[in-house]
Amino acid sequence: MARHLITSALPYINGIKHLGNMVGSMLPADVYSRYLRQRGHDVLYICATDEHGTPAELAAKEQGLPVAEFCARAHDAQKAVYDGFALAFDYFGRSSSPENVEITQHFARKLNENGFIEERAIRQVYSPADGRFLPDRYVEGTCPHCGYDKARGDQCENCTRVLDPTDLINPRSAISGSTELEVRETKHLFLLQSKLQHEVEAWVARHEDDWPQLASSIARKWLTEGLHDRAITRDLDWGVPVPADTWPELAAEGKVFYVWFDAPIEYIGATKEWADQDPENRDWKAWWYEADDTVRYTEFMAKDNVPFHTVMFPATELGVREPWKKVDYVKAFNWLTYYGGKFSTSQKRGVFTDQALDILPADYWRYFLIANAPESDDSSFTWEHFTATVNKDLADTLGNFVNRVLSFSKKRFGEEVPAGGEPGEAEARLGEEIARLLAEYEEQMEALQFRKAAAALRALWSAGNSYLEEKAPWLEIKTDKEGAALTLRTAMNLIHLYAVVSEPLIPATSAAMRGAFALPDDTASWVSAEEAKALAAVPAGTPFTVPPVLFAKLTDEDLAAYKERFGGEEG
Ligand code: B3M
Ligand code: ZN
Repeated sequence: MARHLITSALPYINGIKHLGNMVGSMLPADVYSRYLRQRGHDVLYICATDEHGTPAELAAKEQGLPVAEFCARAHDAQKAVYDGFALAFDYFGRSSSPENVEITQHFARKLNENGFIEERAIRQVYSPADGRFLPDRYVEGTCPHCGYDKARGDQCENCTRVLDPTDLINPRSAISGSTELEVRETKHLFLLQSKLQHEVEAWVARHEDDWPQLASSIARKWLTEGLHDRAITRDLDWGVPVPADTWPELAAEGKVFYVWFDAPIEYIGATKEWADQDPENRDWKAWWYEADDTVRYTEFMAKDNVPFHTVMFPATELGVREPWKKVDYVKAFNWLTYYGGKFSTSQKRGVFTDQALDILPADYWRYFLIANAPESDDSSFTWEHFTATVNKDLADTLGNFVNRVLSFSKKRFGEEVPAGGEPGEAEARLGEEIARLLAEYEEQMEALQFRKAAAALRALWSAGNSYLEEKAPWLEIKTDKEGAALTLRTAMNLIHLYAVVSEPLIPATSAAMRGAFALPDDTASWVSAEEAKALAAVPAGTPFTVPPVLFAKLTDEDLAAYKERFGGEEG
Protein backbone atom coordinates (compact mmCIF):
# COMPACT_ATOMS: atom_id res chain seq x y z
CA MET A 1 0.00 0.00 0.00
CA ALA A 2 1.22 3.55 -0.74
CA ARG A 3 2.25 6.01 1.93
CA HIS A 4 0.06 9.08 1.87
CA LEU A 5 1.24 12.43 3.21
CA ILE A 6 -1.69 14.81 3.63
CA THR A 7 -1.60 18.46 4.71
CA SER A 8 -4.29 21.10 4.98
CA ALA A 9 -3.70 24.84 4.87
CA LEU A 10 -2.60 26.14 8.25
CA PRO A 11 -5.31 28.24 9.92
CA TYR A 12 -4.05 31.64 11.03
CA ILE A 13 -3.62 31.79 14.77
CA ASN A 14 -5.94 34.73 15.37
CA GLY A 15 -9.56 33.98 16.02
CA ILE A 16 -11.75 30.91 15.91
CA LYS A 17 -12.37 29.99 12.28
CA HIS A 18 -15.73 29.85 10.56
CA LEU A 19 -17.22 26.82 8.83
CA GLY A 20 -16.03 28.05 5.44
CA ASN A 21 -12.40 27.89 6.51
CA MET A 22 -12.80 24.30 7.69
CA VAL A 23 -14.72 22.97 4.69
CA GLY A 24 -12.04 24.30 2.32
CA SER A 25 -9.14 22.56 4.01
CA MET A 26 -9.12 20.56 7.26
CA LEU A 27 -12.44 18.75 6.97
CA PRO A 28 -12.02 17.20 3.49
CA ALA A 29 -8.41 16.39 4.37
CA ASP A 30 -9.69 14.53 7.44
CA VAL A 31 -12.34 12.66 5.43
CA TYR A 32 -9.74 11.60 2.85
CA SER A 33 -7.22 10.60 5.53
CA ARG A 34 -9.79 8.49 7.37
CA TYR A 35 -10.84 6.80 4.14
CA LEU A 36 -7.25 5.94 3.17
CA ARG A 37 -6.49 4.60 6.66
CA GLN A 38 -9.55 2.34 6.47
CA ARG A 39 -8.35 1.10 3.08
CA GLY A 40 -5.15 0.03 4.77
CA HIS A 41 -2.79 2.77 3.59
CA ASP A 42 -0.05 4.29 5.74
CA VAL A 43 -1.28 7.88 6.22
CA LEU A 44 0.22 10.93 7.88
CA TYR A 45 -2.16 13.89 8.18
CA ILE A 46 -0.38 17.07 9.27
CA CYS A 47 -1.65 20.54 10.04
CA ALA A 48 -0.70 23.38 12.40
CA THR A 49 -1.53 26.92 13.41
CA ASP A 50 0.06 29.61 11.24
CA GLU A 51 1.37 31.85 14.00
CA HIS A 52 3.59 34.52 12.49
CA GLY A 53 2.91 37.76 10.70
CA THR A 54 1.05 40.91 11.57
CA PRO A 55 -2.30 39.21 12.38
CA ALA A 56 -0.74 37.50 15.39
CA GLU A 57 1.03 40.60 16.70
CA LEU A 58 -1.99 42.87 16.24
CA ALA A 59 -4.37 40.36 17.82
CA ALA A 60 -2.03 39.85 20.80
CA LYS A 61 -1.78 43.61 21.26
CA GLU A 62 -5.57 43.91 21.29
CA GLN A 63 -5.70 41.35 24.09
CA GLY A 64 -2.82 42.96 25.95
CA LEU A 65 -0.86 39.72 25.87
CA PRO A 66 2.72 38.94 24.90
CA VAL A 67 2.42 37.48 21.42
CA ALA A 68 3.98 34.13 22.44
CA GLU A 69 1.40 33.77 25.22
CA PHE A 70 -1.42 34.81 22.90
CA CYS A 71 -0.37 32.22 20.32
CA ALA A 72 -0.08 29.41 22.86
CA ARG A 73 -3.61 30.06 24.11
CA ALA A 74 -5.05 30.57 20.63
CA HIS A 75 -3.43 27.35 19.37
CA ASP A 76 -5.01 25.34 22.18
CA ALA A 77 -8.40 27.03 21.64
CA GLN A 78 -8.40 26.14 17.95
CA LYS A 79 -7.14 22.61 18.61
CA ALA A 80 -9.99 22.04 21.11
CA VAL A 81 -12.52 23.01 18.45
CA TYR A 82 -10.94 20.71 15.86
CA ASP A 83 -10.96 17.88 18.39
CA GLY A 84 -14.69 18.63 18.75
CA PHE A 85 -15.04 18.12 15.01
CA ALA A 86 -13.09 14.83 15.27
CA LEU A 87 -10.41 16.07 12.89
CA ALA A 88 -7.95 13.20 13.25
CA PHE A 89 -4.64 14.92 12.52
CA ASP A 90 -1.60 12.79 13.19
CA TYR A 91 -0.19 16.04 14.46
CA PHE A 92 -1.46 19.61 14.77
CA GLY A 93 1.67 21.68 15.21
CA ARG A 94 2.69 25.31 15.58
CA SER A 95 4.63 27.29 12.99
CA SER A 96 6.42 29.01 15.89
CA SER A 97 7.95 25.66 16.92
CA PRO A 98 11.73 25.27 17.28
CA GLU A 99 11.51 22.58 14.60
CA ASN A 100 10.10 25.06 12.10
CA VAL A 101 12.68 27.69 13.03
CA GLU A 102 15.45 25.17 12.42
CA ILE A 103 14.15 23.98 9.05
CA THR A 104 13.16 27.47 7.82
CA GLN A 105 16.62 28.81 8.62
CA HIS A 106 18.18 25.79 6.90
CA PHE A 107 16.11 26.49 3.76
CA ALA A 108 17.16 30.15 3.81
CA ARG A 109 20.88 29.29 4.15
CA LYS A 110 20.70 26.78 1.28
CA LEU A 111 18.78 29.23 -0.96
CA ASN A 112 21.48 31.76 -0.20
CA GLU A 113 24.29 29.30 -0.92
CA ASN A 114 22.67 28.50 -4.26
CA GLY A 115 22.36 32.16 -5.23
CA PHE A 116 18.60 32.55 -4.83
CA ILE A 117 18.64 35.12 -2.04
CA GLU A 118 19.90 38.67 -2.32
CA GLU A 119 20.02 41.56 0.15
CA ARG A 120 18.37 44.67 -1.23
CA ALA A 121 17.93 48.12 0.25
CA ILE A 122 14.38 49.49 0.26
CA ARG A 123 12.85 52.64 1.67
CA GLN A 124 10.53 51.96 4.55
CA VAL A 125 8.60 53.93 7.19
CA TYR A 126 10.54 54.23 10.45
CA SER A 127 8.98 55.32 13.77
CA PRO A 128 11.46 56.81 16.28
CA ALA A 129 8.72 56.63 18.95
CA ASP A 130 8.48 52.85 18.43
CA GLY A 131 12.18 52.47 17.76
CA ARG A 132 11.52 50.27 14.73
CA PHE A 133 10.69 50.07 11.06
CA LEU A 134 6.95 49.66 10.53
CA PRO A 135 5.64 46.91 8.24
CA ASP A 136 3.06 48.30 5.83
CA ARG A 137 0.12 47.07 7.91
CA TYR A 138 1.47 48.96 10.91
CA VAL A 139 1.06 52.32 9.26
CA GLU A 140 -2.42 53.83 9.43
CA GLY A 141 -3.81 56.97 7.91
CA THR A 142 -6.38 58.47 5.59
CA CYS A 143 -6.92 56.75 2.28
CA PRO A 144 -6.11 59.14 -0.58
CA HIS A 145 -8.83 57.50 -2.69
CA CYS A 146 -11.85 57.31 -0.41
CA GLY A 147 -10.93 59.33 2.68
CA TYR A 148 -11.32 56.36 5.06
CA ASP A 149 -9.30 57.36 8.11
CA LYS A 150 -8.24 53.88 9.24
CA ALA A 151 -6.67 52.78 6.00
CA ARG A 152 -3.59 50.60 6.45
CA GLY A 153 -0.29 51.00 4.66
CA ASP A 154 -0.83 47.86 2.56
CA GLN A 155 -4.51 48.16 1.68
CA CYS A 156 -7.56 50.27 2.37
CA GLU A 157 -10.18 47.87 3.71
CA ASN A 158 -12.86 50.40 2.86
CA CYS A 159 -12.25 50.77 -0.88
CA THR A 160 -9.88 47.72 -1.04
CA ARG A 161 -7.28 49.62 -3.06
CA VAL A 162 -3.74 48.38 -2.57
CA LEU A 163 -1.64 51.15 -1.04
CA ASP A 164 1.91 52.06 -0.17
CA PRO A 165 2.38 53.53 3.32
CA THR A 166 3.71 56.72 1.72
CA ASP A 167 0.34 57.16 -0.05
CA LEU A 168 -1.49 57.68 3.25
CA ILE A 169 -2.56 61.16 4.35
CA ASN A 170 -1.54 61.98 7.96
CA PRO A 171 0.14 58.59 8.45
CA ARG A 172 0.58 57.34 12.01
CA SER A 173 2.01 54.30 13.75
CA ALA A 174 -0.70 51.67 14.37
CA ILE A 175 1.31 50.65 17.44
CA SER A 176 2.00 53.89 19.29
CA GLY A 177 -0.15 56.35 17.32
CA SER A 178 2.93 58.49 16.76
CA THR A 179 2.72 60.71 13.71
CA GLU A 180 6.48 61.44 13.82
CA LEU A 181 7.33 59.06 11.03
CA GLU A 182 10.33 59.05 8.75
CA VAL A 183 11.17 57.15 5.57
CA ARG A 184 14.55 55.48 5.93
CA GLU A 185 16.55 52.97 3.95
CA THR A 186 16.63 49.44 5.29
CA LYS A 187 17.80 46.10 3.93
CA HIS A 188 15.67 43.02 3.34
CA LEU A 189 16.30 39.58 1.91
CA PHE A 190 14.75 38.94 -1.48
CA LEU A 191 13.95 35.47 -2.81
CA LEU A 192 15.01 35.58 -6.47
CA GLN A 193 11.95 33.74 -7.76
CA SER A 194 12.60 35.12 -11.24
CA LYS A 195 15.69 32.90 -11.45
CA LEU A 196 13.54 29.85 -10.68
CA GLN A 197 10.73 30.67 -13.12
CA HIS A 198 11.67 28.04 -15.70
CA GLU A 199 12.18 25.26 -13.19
CA VAL A 200 8.84 26.01 -11.53
CA GLU A 201 7.13 26.13 -14.92
CA ALA A 202 8.60 22.77 -15.87
CA TRP A 203 7.48 21.26 -12.56
CA VAL A 204 3.92 22.66 -12.81
CA ALA A 205 3.71 21.46 -16.42
CA ARG A 206 4.37 17.91 -15.21
CA HIS A 207 1.49 18.08 -12.75
CA GLU A 208 -1.15 20.51 -13.93
CA ASP A 209 -3.00 17.95 -16.05
CA ASP A 210 -3.91 15.83 -13.06
CA TRP A 211 -4.71 18.70 -10.70
CA PRO A 212 -8.29 20.02 -10.51
CA GLN A 213 -8.92 22.82 -13.01
CA LEU A 214 -9.13 25.36 -10.17
CA ALA A 215 -5.57 24.64 -9.00
CA SER A 216 -3.90 24.33 -12.39
CA SER A 217 -5.53 27.48 -13.81
CA ILE A 218 -4.40 29.63 -10.87
CA ALA A 219 -0.86 28.21 -10.99
CA ARG A 220 -0.72 28.80 -14.75
CA LYS A 221 -2.01 32.39 -14.33
CA TRP A 222 0.68 33.25 -11.80
CA LEU A 223 3.40 31.74 -13.96
CA THR A 224 2.16 33.60 -17.02
CA GLU A 225 2.34 36.85 -15.07
CA GLY A 226 5.92 35.89 -14.27
CA LEU A 227 7.58 35.19 -10.97
CA HIS A 228 8.86 38.33 -9.28
CA ASP A 229 11.65 38.53 -6.74
CA ARG A 230 9.96 39.13 -3.41
CA ALA A 231 11.02 40.28 0.02
CA ILE A 232 10.98 37.37 2.46
CA THR A 233 11.90 39.31 5.61
CA ARG A 234 9.96 41.73 7.80
CA ASP A 235 10.56 44.10 10.72
CA LEU A 236 8.45 42.28 13.26
CA ASP A 237 9.12 41.15 16.80
CA TRP A 238 7.49 37.78 16.21
CA GLY A 239 8.63 35.36 13.51
CA VAL A 240 11.45 33.03 12.50
CA PRO A 241 14.62 35.05 13.12
CA VAL A 242 17.01 35.65 10.24
CA PRO A 243 20.04 33.52 11.26
CA ALA A 244 22.95 35.66 12.49
CA ASP A 245 25.54 33.20 11.16
CA THR A 246 24.54 34.12 7.61
CA TRP A 247 23.10 37.63 7.88
CA PRO A 248 24.57 39.22 11.06
CA GLU A 249 23.43 42.76 10.26
CA LEU A 250 19.82 41.87 9.54
CA ALA A 251 19.73 39.54 12.53
CA ALA A 252 21.02 42.35 14.74
CA GLU A 253 18.15 44.55 13.50
CA GLY A 254 15.75 41.80 14.60
CA LYS A 255 14.49 40.98 11.14
CA VAL A 256 12.34 37.87 10.82
CA PHE A 257 11.15 35.87 7.83
CA TYR A 258 7.89 36.78 6.08
CA VAL A 259 5.05 34.57 7.34
CA TRP A 260 4.41 33.00 3.94
CA PHE A 261 8.04 31.93 3.70
CA ASP A 262 7.97 29.92 6.91
CA ALA A 263 4.31 28.77 6.88
CA PRO A 264 4.54 26.13 4.11
CA ILE A 265 7.85 24.94 5.58
CA GLU A 266 5.86 24.24 8.76
CA TYR A 267 4.31 21.28 6.93
CA ILE A 268 7.80 19.78 7.27
CA GLY A 269 8.32 21.42 10.66
CA ALA A 270 5.14 19.92 12.08
CA THR A 271 6.17 16.50 10.79
CA LYS A 272 9.38 16.88 12.75
CA GLU A 273 7.35 18.04 15.77
CA TRP A 274 5.31 14.84 15.36
CA ALA A 275 8.46 12.68 15.23
CA ASP A 276 10.04 14.49 18.15
CA GLN A 277 7.12 13.21 20.25
CA ASP A 278 8.35 9.64 19.72
CA PRO A 279 11.79 9.74 18.08
CA GLU A 280 12.37 5.99 18.54
CA ASN A 281 9.50 5.05 16.30
CA ARG A 282 8.89 8.01 14.03
CA ASP A 283 11.01 9.06 11.06
CA TRP A 284 9.96 12.53 9.89
CA LYS A 285 12.46 12.70 7.04
CA ALA A 286 11.16 9.49 5.46
CA TRP A 287 7.98 11.43 4.64
CA TRP A 288 9.78 14.44 3.15
CA TYR A 289 13.33 13.70 2.04
CA GLU A 290 14.11 11.54 -1.00
CA ALA A 291 10.48 10.43 -0.78
CA ASP A 292 9.38 11.03 -4.35
CA ASP A 293 8.92 7.35 -5.12
CA THR A 294 7.53 6.21 -1.80
CA VAL A 295 5.12 8.95 -0.75
CA ARG A 296 2.09 10.52 -2.46
CA TYR A 297 1.59 14.05 -1.13
CA THR A 298 -1.86 15.65 -1.31
CA GLU A 299 -2.53 19.23 -0.16
CA PHE A 300 -5.91 20.75 0.74
CA MET A 301 -6.55 24.47 0.63
CA ALA A 302 -8.87 27.28 -0.46
CA LYS A 303 -8.25 28.89 -3.82
CA ASP A 304 -6.53 32.02 -2.46
CA ASN A 305 -3.76 29.82 -1.09
CA VAL A 306 -3.09 28.05 -4.39
CA PRO A 307 -0.39 30.45 -5.67
CA PHE A 308 1.76 30.04 -2.56
CA HIS A 309 1.43 26.25 -2.71
CA THR A 310 1.92 25.71 -6.42
CA VAL A 311 4.47 28.41 -7.16
CA MET A 312 6.23 30.02 -4.18
CA PHE A 313 6.71 26.95 -1.97
CA PRO A 314 7.84 24.71 -4.89
CA ALA A 315 10.22 27.49 -5.93
CA THR A 316 11.66 27.46 -2.42
CA GLU A 317 11.95 23.67 -2.43
CA LEU A 318 13.58 23.68 -5.87
CA GLY A 319 16.00 26.45 -4.91
CA VAL A 320 17.45 24.64 -1.90
CA ARG A 321 18.75 21.99 -4.30
CA GLU A 322 17.86 19.19 -1.89
CA PRO A 323 15.38 16.33 -2.55
CA TRP A 324 12.43 17.62 -0.48
CA LYS A 325 9.02 16.16 -1.34
CA LYS A 326 6.90 18.46 -3.50
CA VAL A 327 3.13 18.18 -3.68
CA ASP A 328 1.66 15.57 -6.04
CA TYR A 329 -1.96 16.68 -5.92
CA VAL A 330 -3.48 20.05 -4.98
CA LYS A 331 -7.14 19.80 -3.93
CA ALA A 332 -8.31 23.42 -4.04
CA PHE A 333 -11.75 24.63 -3.00
CA ASN A 334 -13.87 27.64 -3.80
CA TRP A 335 -15.65 29.56 -1.06
CA LEU A 336 -18.46 28.59 1.24
CA THR A 337 -20.56 31.76 1.47
CA TYR A 338 -23.20 32.62 4.02
CA TYR A 339 -26.44 33.38 2.19
CA GLY A 340 -24.29 34.32 -0.76
CA GLY A 341 -22.17 36.78 1.21
CA LYS A 342 -18.89 36.42 3.00
CA PHE A 343 -18.67 35.04 6.49
CA SER A 344 -17.57 37.94 8.64
CA THR A 345 -16.22 37.95 12.15
CA SER A 346 -16.57 41.70 12.57
CA GLN A 347 -20.12 41.85 11.18
CA LYS A 348 -21.08 38.69 13.09
CA ARG A 349 -22.35 37.03 9.96
CA GLY A 350 -22.11 33.31 9.69
CA VAL A 351 -21.44 30.28 11.84
CA PHE A 352 -18.12 29.87 13.53
CA THR A 353 -16.71 26.47 14.38
CA ASP A 354 -17.05 26.84 18.14
CA GLN A 355 -20.65 28.08 17.86
CA ALA A 356 -21.56 25.22 15.50
CA LEU A 357 -20.56 22.66 18.12
CA ASP A 358 -22.60 24.55 20.71
CA ILE A 359 -25.78 23.91 18.84
CA LEU A 360 -25.30 20.49 17.19
CA PRO A 361 -22.86 17.56 17.27
CA ALA A 362 -20.03 17.48 14.77
CA ASP A 363 -21.52 14.85 12.44
CA TYR A 364 -24.46 17.08 11.48
CA TRP A 365 -21.92 19.65 10.23
CA ARG A 366 -19.40 17.21 8.80
CA TYR A 367 -21.97 15.55 6.59
CA PHE A 368 -23.65 18.78 5.44
CA LEU A 369 -20.36 20.55 4.69
CA ILE A 370 -18.92 17.64 2.70
CA ALA A 371 -22.19 17.03 0.83
CA ASN A 372 -22.15 20.72 -0.15
CA ALA A 373 -18.40 21.29 -0.41
CA PRO A 374 -17.52 24.30 -2.64
CA GLU A 375 -15.62 22.18 -5.16
CA SER A 376 -16.42 23.29 -8.70
CA ASP A 377 -18.01 26.54 -7.56
CA ASP A 378 -18.80 28.57 -4.46
CA SER A 379 -21.58 27.09 -2.38
CA SER A 380 -23.85 28.99 -0.06
CA PHE A 381 -24.68 28.02 3.48
CA THR A 382 -28.30 28.73 4.40
CA TRP A 383 -30.12 27.51 7.47
CA GLU A 384 -32.99 26.37 5.29
CA HIS A 385 -30.73 24.10 3.27
CA PHE A 386 -28.89 22.89 6.36
CA THR A 387 -32.02 21.93 8.31
CA ALA A 388 -33.63 20.30 5.27
CA THR A 389 -30.51 18.21 4.59
CA VAL A 390 -30.17 17.14 8.22
CA ASN A 391 -33.81 16.11 8.38
CA LYS A 392 -33.92 14.29 5.07
CA ASP A 393 -30.51 12.61 4.72
CA LEU A 394 -29.44 12.14 8.32
CA ALA A 395 -32.60 11.88 10.43
CA ASP A 396 -34.90 10.15 7.94
CA THR A 397 -32.77 8.18 5.51
CA LEU A 398 -30.09 6.95 7.91
CA GLY A 399 -31.27 7.52 11.48
CA ASN A 400 -34.81 6.32 11.02
CA PHE A 401 -33.70 3.22 9.12
CA VAL A 402 -31.37 2.17 11.95
CA ASN A 403 -33.91 2.88 14.66
CA ARG A 404 -36.89 1.12 13.16
CA VAL A 405 -34.97 -1.99 12.11
CA LEU A 406 -33.38 -2.51 15.52
CA SER A 407 -36.44 -1.48 17.57
CA PHE A 408 -38.84 -3.69 15.60
CA SER A 409 -36.52 -6.70 15.71
CA LYS A 410 -35.91 -6.30 19.42
CA LYS A 411 -39.66 -6.12 20.03
CA ARG A 412 -40.54 -9.18 17.94
CA PHE A 413 -37.41 -11.37 18.09
CA GLY A 414 -35.52 -10.20 21.18
CA GLU A 415 -32.03 -8.76 21.59
CA GLU A 416 -30.14 -11.02 19.20
CA VAL A 417 -29.91 -10.85 15.44
CA PRO A 418 -32.78 -13.16 14.40
CA ALA A 419 -32.07 -16.52 12.76
CA GLY A 420 -34.17 -18.08 10.03
CA GLY A 421 -34.94 -17.73 6.36
CA GLU A 422 -32.62 -18.12 3.42
CA PRO A 423 -31.53 -15.13 1.26
CA GLY A 424 -33.66 -15.02 -1.89
CA GLU A 425 -33.95 -12.97 -5.06
CA ALA A 426 -34.58 -9.69 -3.20
CA GLU A 427 -31.41 -10.14 -1.13
CA ALA A 428 -29.38 -11.05 -4.23
CA ARG A 429 -30.63 -7.93 -5.99
CA LEU A 430 -29.90 -5.81 -2.91
CA GLY A 431 -26.38 -7.22 -2.61
CA GLU A 432 -25.62 -6.37 -6.24
CA GLU A 433 -26.97 -2.83 -5.73
CA ILE A 434 -24.98 -2.29 -2.55
CA ALA A 435 -21.78 -3.53 -4.19
CA ARG A 436 -22.38 -1.23 -7.16
CA LEU A 437 -23.03 1.83 -4.98
CA LEU A 438 -20.05 1.00 -2.79
CA ALA A 439 -17.82 0.91 -5.85
CA GLU A 440 -19.16 4.32 -6.89
CA TYR A 441 -18.51 5.71 -3.40
CA GLU A 442 -14.94 4.36 -3.45
CA GLU A 443 -14.33 5.76 -6.93
CA GLN A 444 -15.44 9.25 -5.87
CA MET A 445 -13.36 9.12 -2.70
CA GLU A 446 -10.27 8.04 -4.64
CA ALA A 447 -10.93 10.94 -7.02
CA LEU A 448 -11.33 13.38 -4.09
CA GLN A 449 -14.78 14.31 -5.38
CA PHE A 450 -16.39 14.93 -2.02
CA ARG A 451 -19.85 16.03 -3.09
CA LYS A 452 -20.18 12.98 -5.33
CA ALA A 453 -18.82 10.72 -2.61
CA ALA A 454 -21.45 12.02 -0.17
CA ALA A 455 -24.14 11.48 -2.81
CA ALA A 456 -22.98 7.89 -3.30
CA LEU A 457 -23.03 7.31 0.46
CA ARG A 458 -26.55 8.74 0.65
CA ALA A 459 -27.59 6.38 -2.15
CA LEU A 460 -26.24 3.46 -0.10
CA TRP A 461 -28.40 4.55 2.83
CA SER A 462 -31.44 4.93 0.54
CA ALA A 463 -31.00 1.43 -0.87
CA GLY A 464 -31.56 0.04 2.63
CA ASN A 465 -34.82 1.95 2.93
CA SER A 466 -36.01 0.71 -0.45
CA TYR A 467 -35.28 -2.89 0.58
CA LEU A 468 -37.17 -2.42 3.83
CA GLU A 469 -40.19 -0.90 2.06
CA GLU A 470 -40.16 -3.74 -0.46
CA LYS A 471 -39.97 -6.52 2.14
CA ALA A 472 -42.09 -4.73 4.85
CA PRO A 473 -41.14 -7.10 7.72
CA TRP A 474 -43.92 -5.60 9.85
CA LEU A 475 -46.40 -7.21 7.41
CA GLU A 476 -44.22 -10.18 6.47
CA ILE A 477 -44.14 -11.33 10.09
CA LYS A 478 -47.87 -11.99 10.02
CA THR A 479 -47.52 -14.74 7.45
CA ASP A 480 -43.83 -15.59 7.24
CA LYS A 481 -41.89 -15.26 10.50
CA GLU A 482 -38.71 -16.74 8.99
CA GLY A 483 -38.94 -14.34 6.08
CA ALA A 484 -39.27 -11.40 8.44
CA ALA A 485 -36.23 -12.65 10.38
CA LEU A 486 -34.21 -12.81 7.15
CA THR A 487 -35.27 -9.29 6.19
CA LEU A 488 -34.30 -7.86 9.56
CA ARG A 489 -30.99 -9.74 9.66
CA THR A 490 -30.16 -8.44 6.19
CA ALA A 491 -31.09 -4.89 7.23
CA MET A 492 -28.90 -5.22 10.32
CA ASN A 493 -25.99 -6.22 8.12
CA LEU A 494 -26.65 -3.08 6.13
CA ILE A 495 -26.45 -1.06 9.34
CA HIS A 496 -23.05 -2.57 10.09
CA LEU A 497 -21.89 -1.89 6.53
CA TYR A 498 -23.10 1.73 6.83
CA ALA A 499 -21.17 2.03 10.09
CA VAL A 500 -17.93 0.99 8.38
CA VAL A 501 -18.20 3.02 5.18
CA SER A 502 -19.74 6.17 6.72
CA GLU A 503 -16.88 6.57 9.21
CA PRO A 504 -14.85 9.04 7.10
CA LEU A 505 -17.75 11.51 7.06
CA ILE A 506 -19.64 10.87 10.32
CA PRO A 507 -17.25 9.07 12.69
CA ALA A 508 -19.26 9.44 15.91
CA THR A 509 -22.48 8.14 14.33
CA SER A 510 -20.56 5.30 12.71
CA ALA A 511 -19.18 4.28 16.10
CA ALA A 512 -22.71 4.33 17.54
CA MET A 513 -24.02 2.13 14.72
CA ARG A 514 -21.11 -0.29 14.96
CA GLY A 515 -21.42 -0.32 18.76
CA ALA A 516 -24.98 -1.62 18.49
CA PHE A 517 -23.61 -5.07 17.64
CA ALA A 518 -21.58 -7.14 20.08
CA LEU A 519 -19.33 -8.47 17.35
CA PRO A 520 -16.07 -9.97 18.63
CA ASP A 521 -12.92 -8.43 17.10
CA ASP A 522 -14.95 -6.10 14.89
CA THR A 523 -12.40 -3.95 13.04
CA ALA A 524 -12.78 -0.70 11.14
CA SER A 525 -11.43 -2.36 8.03
CA TRP A 526 -13.29 -1.66 4.82
CA VAL A 527 -16.01 -3.79 3.18
CA SER A 528 -15.10 -5.85 0.13
CA ALA A 529 -17.45 -6.20 -2.85
CA GLU A 530 -18.06 -9.83 -1.86
CA GLU A 531 -18.96 -8.83 1.70
CA ALA A 532 -21.25 -6.12 0.31
CA LYS A 533 -23.06 -8.71 -1.80
CA ALA A 534 -23.27 -11.30 0.98
CA LEU A 535 -24.43 -8.91 3.74
CA ALA A 536 -23.54 -11.56 6.32
CA ALA A 537 -20.84 -9.97 8.47
CA VAL A 538 -23.26 -9.88 11.41
CA PRO A 539 -24.40 -13.48 11.97
CA ALA A 540 -27.69 -14.57 13.54
CA GLY A 541 -27.39 -14.74 17.32
CA THR A 542 -25.21 -11.65 17.60
CA PRO A 543 -26.42 -9.64 20.60
CA PHE A 544 -27.44 -6.08 19.77
CA THR A 545 -28.75 -2.95 21.46
CA VAL A 546 -30.80 -0.09 20.07
CA PRO A 547 -28.69 3.10 20.15
CA PRO A 548 -30.35 6.43 20.99
CA VAL A 549 -31.86 8.21 17.98
CA LEU A 550 -28.85 9.07 15.82
CA PHE A 551 -30.04 12.44 14.51
CA ALA A 552 -32.69 14.73 15.99
CA LYS A 553 -35.00 16.31 13.46
CA LEU A 554 -34.66 20.09 13.35
CA THR A 555 -37.93 22.00 13.73
CA ASP A 556 -39.17 25.25 12.23
CA GLU A 557 -38.56 26.79 15.66
CA ASP A 558 -34.94 25.60 15.50
CA LEU A 559 -34.62 27.16 12.06
CA ALA A 560 -36.08 30.46 13.22
CA ALA A 561 -33.81 30.49 16.29
CA TYR A 562 -30.68 29.83 14.21
CA LYS A 563 -31.54 32.60 11.77
CA GLU A 564 -32.23 34.94 14.66
CA ARG A 565 -28.93 34.17 16.39
CA PHE A 566 -26.62 34.03 13.38
CA GLY A 567 -28.30 36.33 10.93
CA GLY A 568 -29.63 34.85 7.80
CA GLU A 569 -30.95 36.77 4.88
CA GLU A 570 -29.98 36.89 1.26
CA GLY A 571 -26.71 38.55 0.31
N1 B3M B 1 -2.57 30.73 7.00
C1 B3M B 1 -4.47 30.51 5.56
C2 B3M B 1 -5.12 31.71 4.99
O1 B3M B 1 -4.61 32.27 4.03
C3 B3M B 1 -2.94 30.55 5.59
C4 B3M B 1 -2.49 29.25 5.01
C5 B3M B 1 -1.04 28.90 5.24
S1 B3M B 1 -0.72 27.29 4.60
C6 B3M B 1 0.96 27.17 4.62
O2 B3M B 1 -6.17 32.02 5.52
ZN1 ZN C 1 -9.92 53.73 0.49
